[in-house]
Order: sequence, then C-alpha cells, then structure tokens
Amino acid sequence: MTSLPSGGGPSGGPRRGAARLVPPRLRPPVPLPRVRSPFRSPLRGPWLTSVLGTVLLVGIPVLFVTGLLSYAAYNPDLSRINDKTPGKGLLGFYLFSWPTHPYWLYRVTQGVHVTLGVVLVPVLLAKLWSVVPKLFALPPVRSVGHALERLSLLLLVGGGIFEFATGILNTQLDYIFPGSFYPLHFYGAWVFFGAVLAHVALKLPLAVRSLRSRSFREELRTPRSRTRPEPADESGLVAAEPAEPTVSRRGALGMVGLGSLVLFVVTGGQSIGGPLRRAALLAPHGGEQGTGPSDFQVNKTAALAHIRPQDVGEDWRLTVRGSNGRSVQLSRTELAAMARHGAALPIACVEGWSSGDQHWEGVRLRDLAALVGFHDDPPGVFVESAQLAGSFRAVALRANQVRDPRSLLALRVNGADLSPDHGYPARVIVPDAPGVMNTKWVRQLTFGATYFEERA
Ligand SMILES: Nc1nc2c(c(=O)[nH]1)N[C@H]1C(S)=C(S)[C@@H](COP(=O)(O)O)O[C@H]1N2
Ligand SMILES: [Mo]
Repeated sequence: MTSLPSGGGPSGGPRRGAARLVPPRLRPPVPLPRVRSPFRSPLRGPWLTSVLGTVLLVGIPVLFVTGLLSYAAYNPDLSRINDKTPGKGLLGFYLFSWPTHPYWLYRVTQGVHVTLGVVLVPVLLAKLWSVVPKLFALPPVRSVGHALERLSLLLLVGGGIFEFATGILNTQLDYIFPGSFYPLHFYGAWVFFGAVLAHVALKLPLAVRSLRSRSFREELRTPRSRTRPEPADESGLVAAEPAEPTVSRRGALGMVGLGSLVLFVVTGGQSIGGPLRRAALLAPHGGEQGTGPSDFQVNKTAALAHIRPQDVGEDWRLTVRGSNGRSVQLSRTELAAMARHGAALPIACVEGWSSGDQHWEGVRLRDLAALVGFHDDPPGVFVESAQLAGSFRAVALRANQVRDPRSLLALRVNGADLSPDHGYPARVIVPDAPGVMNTKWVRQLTFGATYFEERA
C-alpha cells in the first residue's frame, strides 16, 4: 500500500489534480507565509543525539576523574607555591598523597586526559550541532521549570566549551605554572560536571527510549537514499520541515569517527611513544628535541628560560638546607662524588606529552636530606631553580616523593652529562610526578615542611 500525502505534497501546496477539480471560490485561503526554521536536517532527532550523548557519557567522567587526579598530583595542598587556587579547600576535599608507584601512572592518567579530550572534540561538536535548534528555541522561557532547565543547559554547553577550549589552548600554547589556566580549568570542571550530572538525570529516560527506538546495526546499513527523519516527538529535535538528506546517519557518524581517529593519530603519539610519536603533528613543542643522549623533548630550552652561563658554570653551587637551620653547599664535583644511583623514568607533562623512559643517574634526594640531618623519614623538600629569577616558580615535593629511592637529583641522562636544555648542572627527577615537578637547573633544596608556609 502506498500512502498518499493527505494535505499536499512535500512542497506544501495542494496537489495539481485536486486543484483542477475544486472551483476557485472554494479553494482554501493562501496560508500566511511562515518563518521557516533554519534547522532542517533530517538527521536531527533523539536517536542521533542519544548515540553521541552515550559516547560523551562514557568519555566525560573519564576526563573528570583523570583531571582531578592530575590536580592531586601537583601536591596543591602542600604549599601555596604549588597552587594558589582559592577555595580549593572545599573542592579539594579528595586530595591525597600522590603515589610514586607505579612510576608510569601519571604518564597514563594525563596521557588519557589530554588525548581523550582532543579525540572527543568532533563528538562534542556533533552533539552540539544535533541539539542546536533547542538552543535557539522560542519563546526562550516558558515556565520556571523551563527556565531552570535552560540555565542548566547554559552551564552544560558553556561549561563544556570552556573546558575543552581552555584544555586545548593549554596543551598548544605555553604552560605557565601555576598560571591562571590551572584554577580556571579546575573550577570549570566542577561546574561542567555538575551540569552533566543534572543533564543525565533529566535526559536518561528519553535517551534510553530513543536508543531503543532504532537498531544501531540497521542504521549502519542504511544508505542516504533510504534515510528518513526520525518520527516527530516531544524531544523537539526532529525538524518540522525536514530537507532532503545530504548524508546518511551512517555517513554522519562515520565522519565524526574519522575526525576523532585523525585527531588520535596526530596527538596520541606524544604520550604513547613508539612509531606513533612521529605522527603526532599536533604535539606542542614538538620541534624542540635534544641531540645525542639527550635526544628527547625539551619543554623549555635554557635560552628560553634565560639561564645565563654564570648561573650554571664553574661557580655553580647547590645549597642544601634544612628547616632545622643546617645548610651545606656542594660543587658539581662534590655532588658527583656522592653515592650515585640510576633510575629509568619518564617525564610526563601536564600537556600530555611524555619523553618515554630515560635513564637518569644522580644523587638520591633522601641522601641529600641526610646531609642536613634528616636520616630516617626525610620530610618534603622545596626545590628552587637558578631560573627562579625569571617566571618559573619553585615546587614542593612530598615526603613520600623524597623517600623513594628512585627520586634523584640527576646529573646525567642516558650515559652523558645533562644537556643545558635538560637542566645541567643538576635537575630533579621523581617517579610518577607531573613533568613540572622535575625542576631543571636546580640551585637550592630546602628540606622540612614548615619552610613551605614561610616562603609561600
Ligand atoms: N627550571 C625549570 N624547570 C622545569 C621547567 C621550566 O620551565 N623551568 N619546566 C618543567 C616542565 S613543565 C616539564 S614538562 C619538564 C620538562 O623537562 P625537559 O625539558 O627536560 O623535557 O621540566 C620541568 N622543569
Ligand atoms: Mo610540563
């Protein structure tokens, strides 16, 4: 059976045959020209929105959790030098001592955070595209409940765009620790995630119903020629006057998937390493590599950090101090004469890139603590760089990080002295710490927690 349109063809006018039979004076009045919605894609509908939403429903909690972990890894509760986020006391309720085991944990959590954030961009954009008619729906507010729903949507859409934009800008531009990005991205994450939870609570039943309304497999077999709009429903997503499809749902989802795959290929390698590393065209600072044994990514070169030759030359001395008032000065030769240890550890930057495991050699931080009287149970340490004069800020490390036998003040890497760009004469390397904790061109170490508050 073929169903004939009852009121007219797709163009909305009366059918020709009928027009001839109806005498002119009985013809219905010409309808007033209506404002056509500019959103006429026949693909928009609750099913498509729910499919995209499901991907985000899996991805966004992973982003949130890995983000909170990254925040914890900075030891923000240890010293105001590490982090000045006001009011984090409340939002930082979950903070804990970031472990040093397994040594690759931060590389994985932050690699996932950054890579997933980039890869989800096409999904986020497609999801926004799929609901855009709702964002411009008129009248803007129909009731108090409706007003609240729209406000939550504002936080959801605004928060999402804000989090993705600040995150991506931060990985692509310079990371200034602990610049304004840090608290903003952190606050934004709570607002965004709160709005996501509210949205999920409101929309879950509709999403489940919509996902059940069509078979995903069937949709993947449907070409453009057989693509029809979803049935109109209360979701308000289905176009009232759908245009002809220019692409199938399969094609649209395929384009989103392909976009994500391409982004994965051009970013994933920066944290995963191996052959993918060379494909990581979007990796920040990708061009700055050392040579020889120091052949791995440089975050900031000695020149960029304004390290002067006299800061790191013959006259360089390491000052080791304790909160107990004791203090020792060591030349590089004296340091090199201390018990030397090795550790294979990666640098894993908050921007998502990792150097991969490098073989570091140097003096244990806990042996340096012993020099100023902390023999058993060394306390945390406050690390200052010769660069302190510039923009780089000192960092505080926890007692568990100082205690780990793999935490070194490194003098050498991969069998050679550190290169100037990787922190010669001496740099910190700590297992499982964010890259920024691995201070280069170290000038002073102060062991003992009380000091953090005085200086902060
Ligand atoms: N003094 C100083 N130390 C520093 C930095 C810096 O800018 N100045 N950058 C930090 C950051 S953000 C990272 S990721 C690592 C990078 O180390 P690399 O340049 O040897 O790869 O160094 C850390 N140590
Ligand atoms: Mo970094």
